[in-house]
Amino acid sequence: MNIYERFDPVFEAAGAAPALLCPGGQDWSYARLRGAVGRTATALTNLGIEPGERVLVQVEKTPQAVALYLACLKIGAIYAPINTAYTAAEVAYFLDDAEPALYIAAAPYIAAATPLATSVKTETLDANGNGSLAALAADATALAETVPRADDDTAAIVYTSGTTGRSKGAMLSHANLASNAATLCAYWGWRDDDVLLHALPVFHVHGLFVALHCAFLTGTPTIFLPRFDAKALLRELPRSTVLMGVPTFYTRLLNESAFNADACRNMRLFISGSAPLTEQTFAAFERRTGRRILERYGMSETLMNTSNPLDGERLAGSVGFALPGMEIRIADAAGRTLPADAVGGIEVRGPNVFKGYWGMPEKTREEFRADGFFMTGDMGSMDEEGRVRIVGRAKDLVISGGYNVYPKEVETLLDAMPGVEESAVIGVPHADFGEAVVAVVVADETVDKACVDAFLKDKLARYKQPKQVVRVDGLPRNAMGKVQKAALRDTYGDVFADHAASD
Ligand code: MCA
Ligand code: AMP
Repeated sequence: MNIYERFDPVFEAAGAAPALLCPGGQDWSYARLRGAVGRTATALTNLGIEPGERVLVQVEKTPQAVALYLACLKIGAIYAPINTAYTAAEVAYFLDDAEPALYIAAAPYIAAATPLATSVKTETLDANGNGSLAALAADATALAETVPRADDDTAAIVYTSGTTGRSKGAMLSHANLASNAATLCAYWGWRDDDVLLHALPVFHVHGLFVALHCAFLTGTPTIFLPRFDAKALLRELPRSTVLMGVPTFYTRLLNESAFNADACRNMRLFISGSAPLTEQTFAAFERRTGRRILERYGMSETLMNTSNPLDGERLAGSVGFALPGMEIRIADAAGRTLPADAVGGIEVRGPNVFKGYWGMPEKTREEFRADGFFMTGDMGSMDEEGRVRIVGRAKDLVISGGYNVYPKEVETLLDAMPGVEESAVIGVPHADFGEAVVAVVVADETVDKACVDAFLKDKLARYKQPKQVVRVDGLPRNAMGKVQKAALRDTYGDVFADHAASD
């Protein structure tokens, strides 16, 4: 079934009730959202978009962007959102890979990216929700019917960087999205009087699916902030009940002296994910507010896998139990289940696990076991009770403020930079972003942070660029000639030590 068929009756019944509360702007009721979805669906259909075709979307966070997402579902198109921080060079890759029937972005993005991919059809949608697509939708009659889709049909392609430096598009089906949304609503006890405080971007699984789908399945309101801003969150907390965020949200809130138990008086749930929540932040949050953050664990490929309990004990350092319907095992390299508390690869199987990587059947096969378990690339353990802990990553990945950065992608560019002989990119502890990107380079003395910044400016999204550049005479290697990143992380682990964490 098309997942939009689950939302539509909820939206219709909710009618004039608020869907998206937009501080400083106009609020959207569910009726308004439903109307915009229908009109945008007609506009897309008039542009010739067929079921199964990709719509590549790189737009700011606005209610119109949400309507566009839902309209793509409604017409059976495949929604492929990408980060607004990507440079034209990065977008060219997605245009080539996704082969979209339509690329929707603000005019400057289109002007920059399309000379690199001349044949793609484009429409604009700007930071205020205006643009050519909005104009087409404004004049349209709302499409009544939702295009039928089978459970296994792809609803969205979410790009996630690859260890080879090439992004892979994870194909999520209508059933993947629907089952995870229903599971999370039930597990987190979503209530009719819940108000979701939303400050995440809507081009990733966390902000788009995990957060919004809980509200959409229940017809409850979302306070829709354009981005994270600690002061704005403080203003909105008294009328909110649930916040979903990356750990940086919580460390930044703790930096605000006005953030205390009273500010959270109406909140029932603080949820964290996308990156490890440190035991220090968990404890500092509890001391300050009397609340325990509920940590959960997921991936673009699998949606949510585990969660700490709503009612039982939430433990620091644990991502909780397998969600209902999910199977999790800790396995050795051959896929054999390890005993309780042993550390191994985290493998998952269940209705939320994706279909495969777009256009990469070989890569898909490599990451699944014959019995259907998906190898996450995360390392962890599970205790007798079934609580999962993540202890590290087998994949070479840095998670900075909840955004993934694959070192290989940065290294490939740095290695091609004049003056650089070779490079190793690592993640180093950072009080604000959890981890931050550091480049260790074997290079001549002309190479410093400023010239790395200048070289990467048009090639790489800013958040992927190194926040420190260290010049060395040689990189440590093991007997096989492989760079020893763990040794580099030990040596340079304190380069951000002056960004002290606050309590
Ligand atoms: C911004 N900058 C960053 C990051 N964000 N650098 C490293 N890591 C980051 N995450 C840089 C900018 O380029 C800029 O650099 C400077 O920091 C300030 O930028 P600004 O836009 O003001 O930053 P911000 O608005 O304060 O953003 C920080 C943030 C944001 C709120 C932590 O990154 C964020 O919303 N992160 C959430 C990402 C997320 O949703 N992840 C979920 C994906 P300069 O000043 O040098 O120019 S994972 C997922 O979906 C899975 C399934 C899951 O489990 O949830
Ligand atoms: P992405 O593919 O961008 O969705 O990122 C998924 C990765 O984020 C996972 O494979 C984990 O490495 C990491 N991740 C998500 N949630 C958590 C968490 N609660 N604790 C530690 N790592 C997490």
